[in-house]
Amino acid sequence: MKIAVLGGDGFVGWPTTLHLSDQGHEVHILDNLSRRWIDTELGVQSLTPMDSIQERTRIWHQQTGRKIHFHLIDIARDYEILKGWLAEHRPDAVIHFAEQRAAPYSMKSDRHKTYTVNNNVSATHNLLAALVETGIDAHLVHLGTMGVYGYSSVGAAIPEGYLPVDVETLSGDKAEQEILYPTRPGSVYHMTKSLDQILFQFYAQNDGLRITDLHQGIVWGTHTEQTRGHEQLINRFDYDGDYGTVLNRFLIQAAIGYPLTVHGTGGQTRAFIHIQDSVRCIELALGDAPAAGERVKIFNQMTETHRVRDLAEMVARLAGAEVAYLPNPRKEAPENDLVVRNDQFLALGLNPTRLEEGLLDEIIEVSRKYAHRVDRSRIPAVSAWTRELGAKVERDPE
Ligand code: NAD
Ligand code: USQ
Repeated sequence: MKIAVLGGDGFVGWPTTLHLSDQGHEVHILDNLSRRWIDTELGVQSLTPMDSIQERTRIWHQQTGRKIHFHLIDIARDYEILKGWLAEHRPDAVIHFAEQRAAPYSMKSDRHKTYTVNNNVSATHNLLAALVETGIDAHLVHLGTMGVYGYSSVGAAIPEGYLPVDVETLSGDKAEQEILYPTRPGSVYHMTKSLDQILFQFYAQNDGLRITDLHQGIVWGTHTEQTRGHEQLINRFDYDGDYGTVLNRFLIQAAIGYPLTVHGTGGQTRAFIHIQDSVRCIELALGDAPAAGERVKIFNQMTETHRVRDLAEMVARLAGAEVAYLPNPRKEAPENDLVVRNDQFLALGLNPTRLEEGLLDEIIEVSRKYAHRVDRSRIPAVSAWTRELGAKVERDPE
């Protein structure tokens, strides 16, 4: 297949690109490199040293003989360029990662909120409008989030996107209807993913676009089979208070002797998936496209759930680290249960990578190797959901 990977320079996009190229697909990355600019804005860098995208693709070609094409395009702002690119290249599939993906970054200030909404919603809508206008029948696979569901628990498992509801008709009869599972986003970032869902529903119904939305949990790990292949193919690994996600942060913190930064009581339960499984799920979803006119296919892309304090205790035990229970900068339920259905990927043959000590050890090793690149002052999560919460945030738990 000819595959366009929008956001292919990012944490999930890069290993996905390599995996698909390895399988013989013709892969094109479309990225505006905004994530690299945000590192500059925040004064942080990936724990792992990332080469330029041009250098990364050169090394891949040198190692494998395969070519990955890179196109510098802003999906949210360069509508005509995007449309022209699609018309010229006519990909069979488009994978859409190209959004601002950090909840804390999206809550930093009114400017960050506005940027996140403008970037994410325009990127998705531009892509949909351009697919219709160019008449390309490409399968669109989007990376959404488990966070659209919110984390309130009514004691029932979260289904894959749709919820059957009983309604009473005007004549007093009972009827069953399936609706998109109601969204309850917990940040401006998660809100943009909820808005994306409505855009997908409309374009599938109105124009017969074939769309798969992957509601992904928190991705952990860093290496995949292909990124292990050469030092310069290494993946991005974020550790800072905005972009670092919880388990990866704990592992880096443990490696450098920084107290593990648990928010509140750590009673928050979240869904997780290893980066290797994330890449595999995308491959499985590509091979299971909906038909034209079919509703949006929604998968829950996660393999297990964990409570934050259990993760902290496990990492502390493994690496002999301390745990710090800090004031939570986020407005979120202090404790929640979470049960999620993921039957569709299991049925397609996903064999989940379980969170186990061997894999955690590997990440701690990577963290130790690059520990000299960590700026400890960038570890605290200082971006708060409200001014009141901001006043309580601890800037330095050390
Ligand atoms: P990332 O920030 O590392 O990568 C996103 C990439 O998209 C970057 O290379 C960035 O430069 C690019 N991009 C952003 N806006 C763009 C635009 N307007 N035009 C062109 N390129 C643009 O993020 P990631 O961790 O790789 O996440 C990828 C996707 O998966 C995101 O949509 C995210 O919401 C979703 N997701 C990520 C996680 C996770 O834990 N990392 C979990 C669930 C879902
Ligand atoms: N947390 C801590 N300590 C930390 C960092 C986070 O206790 O140092 C807590 C947070 O308060 C939260 C939980 O851990 O309760 C998860 O936070 P996170 O930053 O790991 O994840 P989140 O903000 O939800 O965002 C990440 C990705 C996002 C993706 C989402 C999937 O950045 O792109 O959509 O995970 S999900 O959480 O399933 O919605």
